[in-house]
Amino acid sequence: MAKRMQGIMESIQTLCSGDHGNEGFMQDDEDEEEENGVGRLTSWAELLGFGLAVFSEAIAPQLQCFCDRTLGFAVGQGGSREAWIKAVAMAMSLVRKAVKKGWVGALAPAARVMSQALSTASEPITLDIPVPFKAHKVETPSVTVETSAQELTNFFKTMFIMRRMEIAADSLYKSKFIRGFCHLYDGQEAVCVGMEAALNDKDCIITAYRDHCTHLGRGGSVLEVFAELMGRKDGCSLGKGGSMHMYNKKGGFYGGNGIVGAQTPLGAGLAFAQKYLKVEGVTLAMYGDGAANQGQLFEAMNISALWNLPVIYVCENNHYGMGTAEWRSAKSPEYYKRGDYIPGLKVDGMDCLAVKQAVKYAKEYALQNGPMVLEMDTYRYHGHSMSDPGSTYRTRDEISGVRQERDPIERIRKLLLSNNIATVAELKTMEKEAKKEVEDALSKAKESPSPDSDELFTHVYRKGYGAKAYGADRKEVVVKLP
Ligand SMILES: Cc1ncc(C[n+]2csc(CCOP(=O)(O)OP(=O)(O)O)c2C)c(N)n1
Ligand SMILES: [Mg+2]
Repeated sequence: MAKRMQGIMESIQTLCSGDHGNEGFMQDDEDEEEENGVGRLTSWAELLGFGLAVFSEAIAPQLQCFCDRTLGFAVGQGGSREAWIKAVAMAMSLVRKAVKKGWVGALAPAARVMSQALSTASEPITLDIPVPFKAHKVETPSVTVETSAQELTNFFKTMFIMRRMEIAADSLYKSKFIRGFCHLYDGQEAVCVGMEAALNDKDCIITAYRDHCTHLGRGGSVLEVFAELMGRKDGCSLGKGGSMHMYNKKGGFYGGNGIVGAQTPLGAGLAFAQKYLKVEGVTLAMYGDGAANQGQLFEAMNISALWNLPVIYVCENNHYGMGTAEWRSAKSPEYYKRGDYIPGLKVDGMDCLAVKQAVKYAKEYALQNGPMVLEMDTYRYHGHSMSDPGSTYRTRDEISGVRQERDPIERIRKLLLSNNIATVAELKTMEKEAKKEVEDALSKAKESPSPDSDELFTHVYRKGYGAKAYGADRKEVVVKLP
């Protein structure tokens, strides 16, 4: 036991000596790890969890509170929660033993491990995005983007979970667990994930029917998506909405809308509310290249520009509508210019960092001046919906070409490797964890019951029932319940 503990503490000392990265701790061979009972700590997040736990267990209780907060912050920055919990639990038991043995000398290095890990993970990294922006009636934002190891790791994990979730939804649909409509988002993940990196909880999103991943981006869970898809009680819309109607008002997510383009005037309405209530937030109203030809979009653009509403119109140009290519349905496929008097940017929608930069820029602009259009050049791998094989109006070579050249997950994978943020083995571990998270959520969702029959009478409109306001000041209210 003493030998095991000594090994661990020496590793921490080595790590803190300054001239090593995390090698001392990371390069033990597996047999030795098994033997010393530590297991492989595969990321800075885990290492930080470990260091933090050593630190917080041993120092005065009031400092524990500070450590908890730091831990919460770091988890919020994107470390794998399970990995942290594991690392902390392990560290706690080791520390208890260390304290018994009187190895207090390890505590100061542990504290340094903590701060080193925290600063390394969130240290700024600047990268240039490869595809420049194109602009309409506005300056282009800088192509140099600030990010961090933590953010890039988070992008990778989140997009990987989204991809696995959509692939699982495909099989669920084929095995008839999901009925009705189902529109998958795989290929477009960078739009959702990059957007979230520039937004906060004061901002709102409203989108069309391709909404599963948007729900995750807004803080929803994989379980809520699967349960909703199968019409179960634990779904984000209580199992009553299905694929097209994910919804999470608390997370600022207003759905999930099936009528093409209808979400855009609703988005203008949300932005009106933000302005009226003096909330420092913007609304992102998302629509497709097909929806870009809908009349109501132009009405929404007109009123929002007239009233300088803080709305960003996000056109996800995946180049196809329902069985139709953009060149067959749009006179001008330069969607970023189609707001006419509204400035616009064309963005590489397969690049999380480009999306983040554009949304950050558009948000600042919209809060000051009113609407902006962002055209996200993206691609969907699946057909329009599950009933569309997706290969009658485009070639298989085109689809595999995009997968090879532009895939958003592979792009981030390359960045993580080329910037020495993660090794191939660490990425494999993240993938395994993501797959497990999706599988576990799926089994839980399958166990979730159907909604109670009482739910048939909630959230529905019936003529003659409901609340009506009367009088000049609208203060007389009559309510009739079923
Ligand atoms: C008002 C209206 N017209 C037609 C439809 C049928 N419809 C559903 S999706 C779609 C195509 C939309 O394509 P796009 O906006 O490019 O979105 P994508 O599916 O590519 O994400 C159509 C015509 C509809 N739901 N609502
Ligand atoms: Mg489209």
